[in-house]
Amino acid sequence: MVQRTALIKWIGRIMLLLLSAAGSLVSTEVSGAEVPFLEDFELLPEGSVHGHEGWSVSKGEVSVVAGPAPFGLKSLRSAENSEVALSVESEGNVFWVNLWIRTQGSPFVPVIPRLPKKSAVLVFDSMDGIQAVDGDGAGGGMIVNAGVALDGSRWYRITLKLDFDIKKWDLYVDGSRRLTNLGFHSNDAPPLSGFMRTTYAQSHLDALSITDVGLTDDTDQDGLMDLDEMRVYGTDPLSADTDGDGMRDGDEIAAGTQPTDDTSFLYLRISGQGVGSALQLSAPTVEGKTYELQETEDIAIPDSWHSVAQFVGDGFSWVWVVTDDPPAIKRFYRLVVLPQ
Ligand SMILES: [Ca+2]
Ligand SMILES: [Ca+2]
Ligand SMILES: [Ca+2]
Repeated sequence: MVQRTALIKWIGRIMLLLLSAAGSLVSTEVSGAEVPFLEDFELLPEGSVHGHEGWSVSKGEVSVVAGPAPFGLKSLRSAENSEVALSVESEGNVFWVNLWIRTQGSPFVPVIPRLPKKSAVLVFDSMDGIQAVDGDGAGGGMIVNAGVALDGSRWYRITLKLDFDIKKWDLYVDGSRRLTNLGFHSNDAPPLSGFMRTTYAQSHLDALSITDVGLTDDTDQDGLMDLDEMRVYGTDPLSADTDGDGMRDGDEIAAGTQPTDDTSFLYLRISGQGVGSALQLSAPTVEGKTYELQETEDIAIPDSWHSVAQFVGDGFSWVWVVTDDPPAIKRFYRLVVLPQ
């Protein structure tokens, strides 16, 4: 279970953030759902999203549909020439907006001064791909390219960090930071109040979240960023070992085991110990992962570990029989998952 208690410290202030498929992500004033806001569309009925949990459709048709979806079974589909807004209530100055989007982009480039005054503005352009408005804070600014072309057949993870203290924002695509220190389109916009999306071509959106945790902090120091734990892995950003099986969440992801299942973890089992009986080592494997069995005669010397065998997992148990049984000298074994 994802623990959210520490994140719920938003009450009060009202804002709106605006996202458009042709291009804008911005901020205005509206009231609505509370932040932290998480919407996977799984619990909403199929059909128009208008009127559900802070959503409003002002133009065209924006509906919860069954598939395609990067997570679960449902996503939000915007038909051609549609406009949808989500309003949230929040308090604080730094927000992370995360969502997955599938769009081929629009051929229309927005005229920046004509955009409603908002904070962050994103542009999905069919020719130049993902772009952002580096605003001047007064309703103007210039378009900068994030260097990511749009392929209408795949999902893109879009993450924005909005800092209302310094009126700057950063853009991440698929978890990697692409643009930093972009100016707000308008500094008059109050802190985050939601978002708005204008689409000129049919597109899909899913797994939208607005939180105060992001991709720059690993609070529990388990190797996974807080927002990734909440939105990608379903683990607890405040616990290094969510399922309590002794393996850190980040190590479970690296090993391909399940960080939310305490029966799934990496281990090496020794059987047949003792003089005269064959010594056998076995381990569960994950298909496609590369493993290395290592041994040493002295675990006090860190550099003394050396490779005995390497193998690629097939999803079944791997077995290694020690051939010089009984071993002439005491040995230690360990199993390592090699980085891919
Ligand atoms: Ca973490
Ligand atoms: Ca964790
Ligand atoms: Ca586990």
